[in-house]
Amino acid sequence: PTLRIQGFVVYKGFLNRTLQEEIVEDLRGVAKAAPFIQPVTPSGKKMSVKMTAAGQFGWITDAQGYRYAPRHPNGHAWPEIPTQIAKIWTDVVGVTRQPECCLINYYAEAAKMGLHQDKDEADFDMPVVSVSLGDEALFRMGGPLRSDPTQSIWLASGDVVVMGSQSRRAFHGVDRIKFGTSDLLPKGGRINLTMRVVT
Ligand code: MD3
Ligand code: FE
Repeated sequence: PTLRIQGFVVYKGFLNRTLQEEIVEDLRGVAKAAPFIQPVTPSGKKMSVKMTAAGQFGWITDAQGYRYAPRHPNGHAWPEIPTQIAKIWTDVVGVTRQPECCLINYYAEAAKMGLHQDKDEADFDMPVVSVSLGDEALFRMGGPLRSDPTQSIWLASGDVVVMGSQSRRAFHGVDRIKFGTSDLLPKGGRINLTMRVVT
């Protein structure tokens, strides 16, 4: 079942439970090599979301600013994007370019992400693919202007969203998660993966 909302393509229930569990296991391996960090924005605010990444680049933010970086702040290269995760990209966008970054966001009970645009990538013709795991999240989607009207939808574990064409430049954010709505993650909360072409 595919939903199209303002250029966002939403695949509800794209990943079955077994695959979700295998991906969580893959992510444990990633987080061992590249531990989650709580990023600090250039203005000095701690983000409520914890982040890490896999692939040639990870997205980081600190006093220096926002950017894609070839290394975790610990100095090591990011681990490779696990095969089963990269396959989701191929399944939904086809075999154009492969993702160079899989950003991994962890939302504990009170975490959220303010309305923003993703514009640190070089080529906005390449889509972004999002994978939701764990607790449900209220995802807000707008348009290319901050002032554009927004629509919200609940994303559940196993849902995949493709942001291409017009929606690629859209403002978006996560208002809140509904803690305790999934038993996928042992401590609860939500993981969102976003695969991106960076260069
Ligand atoms: C629309 N993450 O990591 S995923 C992000 O659920 C981010 O963690 C949210 O926004 C999350 O930047 C939302 C959906 C998403 C991701 C990237 C986009 C929507 C997007 C890039 C362009 C347009
Ligand atoms: Fe984003």
